[in-house]
Amino acid sequence: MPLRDYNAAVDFVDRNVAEGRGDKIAFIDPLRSLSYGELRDAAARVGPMLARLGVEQEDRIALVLQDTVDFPILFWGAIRAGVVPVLLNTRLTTDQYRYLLEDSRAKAVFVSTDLLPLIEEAATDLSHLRSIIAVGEGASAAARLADLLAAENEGGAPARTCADDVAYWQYSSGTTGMPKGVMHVHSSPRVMATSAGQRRIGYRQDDIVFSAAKLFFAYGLGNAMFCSMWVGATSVLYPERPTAESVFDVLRLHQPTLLFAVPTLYAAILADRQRKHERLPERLRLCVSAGEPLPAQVGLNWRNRFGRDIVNGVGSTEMGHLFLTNLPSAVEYGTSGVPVDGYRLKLVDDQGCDIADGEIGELLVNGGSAAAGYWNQRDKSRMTFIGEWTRTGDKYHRRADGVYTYRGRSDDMFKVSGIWVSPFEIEEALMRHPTVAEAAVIPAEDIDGLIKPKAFIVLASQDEDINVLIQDLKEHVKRAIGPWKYPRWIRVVNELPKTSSGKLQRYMLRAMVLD
Ligand code: 3SK
Repeated sequence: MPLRDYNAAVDFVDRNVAEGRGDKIAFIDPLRSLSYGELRDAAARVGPMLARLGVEQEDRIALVLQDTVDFPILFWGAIRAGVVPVLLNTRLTTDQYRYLLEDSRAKAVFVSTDLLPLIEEAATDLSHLRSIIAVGEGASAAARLADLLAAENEGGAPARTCADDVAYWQYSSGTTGMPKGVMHVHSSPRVMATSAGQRRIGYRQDDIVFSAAKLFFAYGLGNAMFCSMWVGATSVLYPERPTAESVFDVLRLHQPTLLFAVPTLYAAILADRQRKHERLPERLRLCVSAGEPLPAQVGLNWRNRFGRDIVNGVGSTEMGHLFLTNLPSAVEYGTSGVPVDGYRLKLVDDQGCDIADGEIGELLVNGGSAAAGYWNQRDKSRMTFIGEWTRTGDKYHRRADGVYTYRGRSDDMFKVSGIWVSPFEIEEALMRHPTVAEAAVIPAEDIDGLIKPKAFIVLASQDEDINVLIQDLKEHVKRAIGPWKYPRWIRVVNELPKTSSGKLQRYMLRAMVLD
């Protein structure tokens, strides 16, 4: 039955208490833990606190927060009050924060103390912003979350929202252009949690979840907030940037049962020689990867090293969470798996017509967690949200048995000698060579003005002369995927340019080629 009067915070927070999990730990960070009952009580005080700051239902507040227990308190507290939290990446520049605070017209910003100076600078003279509130220890700021919440003796009633009311925003980082505010409605999180969480990943109440992907990122929010809270599980929050070392610290200390990370982190763990004797906890039953395509070799190396598979999944900020993944029981590296129950997928050609199995086309998704649109970007909304379908901008191939395989971004494909080439295919081939940790391929012009692939690589190790190695790599790609596809130029770099959520910024590589 369609939901009408519905407040997501009541469903995700209060329901856990009503069902007897008030004393169960919902979140643990390095300093504190928070039970479902404590979360409910704290979140209920957020509404009255916001009202005192002049923030009303349907206003927006920006959250620039590291992953600690204050994140769920503010996130659910705002949603409960009908106020819209706008989740901002914690690794941006002053100018980027200024743009986002201006674009979202947030009335207040809640910021982790280590980021306070940056936000104070970004917020100078912003007309909509009334308050900056420091979150966490050690701030000498005028307003601190802990003091404001302590001053509220009573919780407020949940706002009377409906299922289609906007609940929260995230910004889609995009690989080009300015970020777009993606507006999600109250009814979406339960679709994500029941479909990807319960049915596909198999979240259980006794799970301990560790998502190295942060809560401001749609992937992290789905993993460690929506899917885990839906079943009354426990999420471990880690405020710092995760490294191979800190992931093993968390694994040892909390013995999670579900681990979520991006491929770059799985690869970094595999490459870290100092941790070559580490084991995964017995209780860890599933490792999941999303955010960027998982190179098959990383999955195979993980399986060989740890005896466990990585489930490769695909989601988007626009759809909120995962809609396509490998089945945990039938991982097939190099593929993205099959649609999550509750989502329909289709592949279309440049004219928007359905294509047959075996051909390559753009992936469109249909599901109940699609965003309501982009904030104040009508043209871009109309290009992306087409009736009940959401365009992904990704190219896929579907086999006759329904399994999808990533074939690059729509705009990343290029022709070599008249044949379409996916940079992703060349990158995969390069990464199958033991000396290559990461690779990115773009089109570049040769002296004849003809387009040929150019590769940027990060080395895992280098034991031979660089010129010999480069020749070796070219031969390796020719052998692996076809002679016309080999990169004519290979440049060794220390790191590849990526967005703060880990997506490769190919346009920056293209700019480097023009230098
Ligand atoms: O980028 C992804 O693959 C992703 C996965 C899950 C949720 C959100 C996103 C952006």
